Amino acid sequence: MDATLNTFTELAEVFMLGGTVKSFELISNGNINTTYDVTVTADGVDKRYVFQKLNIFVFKSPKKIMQNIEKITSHISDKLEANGMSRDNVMHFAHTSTGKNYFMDDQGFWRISEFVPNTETFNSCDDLDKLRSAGRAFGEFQTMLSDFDATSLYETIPNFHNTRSRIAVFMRHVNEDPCGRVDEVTEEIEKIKSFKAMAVRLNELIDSQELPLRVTHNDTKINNVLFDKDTGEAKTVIDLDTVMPGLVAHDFGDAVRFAANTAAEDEPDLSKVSLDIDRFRAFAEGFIPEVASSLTPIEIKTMALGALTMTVELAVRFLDDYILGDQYFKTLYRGHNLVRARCQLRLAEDMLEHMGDMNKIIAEVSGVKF
Ligand code: GN1
Ligand code: MG
Repeated sequence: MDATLNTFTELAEVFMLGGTVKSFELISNGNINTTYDVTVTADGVDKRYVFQKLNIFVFKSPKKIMQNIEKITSHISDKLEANGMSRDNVMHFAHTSTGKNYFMDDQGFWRISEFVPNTETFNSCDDLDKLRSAGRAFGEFQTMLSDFDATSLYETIPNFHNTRSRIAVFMRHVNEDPCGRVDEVTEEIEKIKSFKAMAVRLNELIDSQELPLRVTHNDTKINNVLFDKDTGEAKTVIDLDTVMPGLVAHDFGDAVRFAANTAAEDEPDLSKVSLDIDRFRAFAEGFIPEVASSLTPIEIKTMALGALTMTVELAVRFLDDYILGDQYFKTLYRGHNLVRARCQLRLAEDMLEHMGDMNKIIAEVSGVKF
């Protein structure tokens, strides 16, 4: 059932927001959760909130996610305060009268965060200064969590960026072919097979303990950064649902996959899809200096591989969902996941051609010799 003004009025009461709900608007960003921009008026003053209904098909233990978020935001907020910075640069969640940062009933699982004033998001961005700033924000996020106890975090989606396991599960679904769609996508399956050896390389480096796991964001799309409307600087990193142990190369790579694509993630015209090396450089110039001093050389040397890996992984995830009948990602039309997968495969091909260029830039920006 769609949410109505009544839904939001009841939620505003549960979360003790005070005032009356004046208006609400669906925010169409995001392929998983459903998000609303809600204005509440109290004593004649309007205040905006983000109401979010979690997708409990994807997030099987939403309460544990909210516990993670509580721990992560207070860790960051304490650090900001200790460094004399504003706590506004981290998300604030509303609590119910019983002290919970969520509310669950038969309609769903809800949470509310304060709308960070005077900020905006972008689904694509060709402004190199903004990309550099987003790189700094994700890098800083990584650094803020460098001393966070990873064992205190619940793994919200097991094997989330385990590319090897993603490919294995995908191949099983190809064999099962539950919706009879495999015949349509044999070319894409072959491409995925041809990328496999490279895409599982990071797994091998984890197995051999050459790459350390850290607490990472794991969903570093540029639309998960709030930019200050006045200064244009990245202000806050949002969407903390998948903060879990992972590789720095995953965060770097996923950001590049999304932000350095000359086209949208679901562009059907593949001639428009390619790696924009200037955008790549800008993001790297922001991200790498923030994290470099705490990383090992091999973590830096595998960042470009991270971009290729994440792009192949998303191709696998989108195609897997297509084969399973589109259950996981929101789709706007039949074949949307297939279009997304094809776009990611084209981007991965272009990245493969530009591995040398990407590595050269990373070496230059980090000062690490390859
Ligand atoms: C999903 O919900 P959103 O749009 O932030 C997905 C990411 C994918 C992304 C692709 C929990 O993120 O892993 O990279 O779509 N999140 C989850 O657009 O699966
Ligand atoms: Mg997300």
